[in-house]
Amino acid sequence: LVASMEGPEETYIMVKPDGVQRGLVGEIISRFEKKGFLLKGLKLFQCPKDLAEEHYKDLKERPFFPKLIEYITSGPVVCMAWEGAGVVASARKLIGATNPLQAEPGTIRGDLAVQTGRNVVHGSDSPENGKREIALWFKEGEICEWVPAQAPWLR
Ligand code: RTP
Repeated sequence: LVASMEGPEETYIMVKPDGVQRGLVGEIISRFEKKGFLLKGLKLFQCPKDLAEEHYKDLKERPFFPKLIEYITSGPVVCMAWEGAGVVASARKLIGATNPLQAEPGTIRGDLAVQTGRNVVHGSDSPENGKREIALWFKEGEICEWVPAQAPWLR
């Protein structure tokens, strides 16, 4: 997949299976919604193994890779596409450090998690990967291009 860098900045955010099992979906969506980013894709989805492996292909050689794939495919995830200027870096800040014990209070992981292997949410690490991951996880027709009625307040 060659992700085009045209168009507005976008990031792929995913509530991982532990977040879904713990009933944190609404809480996590809320953080991005209240911040003021634009939701353009959203679905509950059981991730197949091959997709999990493609998503995390850069971590293929890491010792925790098999466990990571097992975790991500262990139950449904919530896939989201969010748009906004600076959304990739800002979402990473809202999410907090990979190890929840090192994540600042006020961040999603800082407030809601304790283990690296159960860190409740994923966020793309670059605008390029944002486009790549949205193309990977969503089919054509699942992404809505829209302008919110209150747009003048935020944009
Ligand atoms: P993510 O991609 O999920 O947003 O996480 P990240 O960038 O903060 O962290 P990354 O280094 O890309 O790792 C991806 C996910 O792999 C799991 N992990 N487990 N030592 C471990 O057991 C370990 N290290 C990483 C975590 O679920 C991490 O979010």
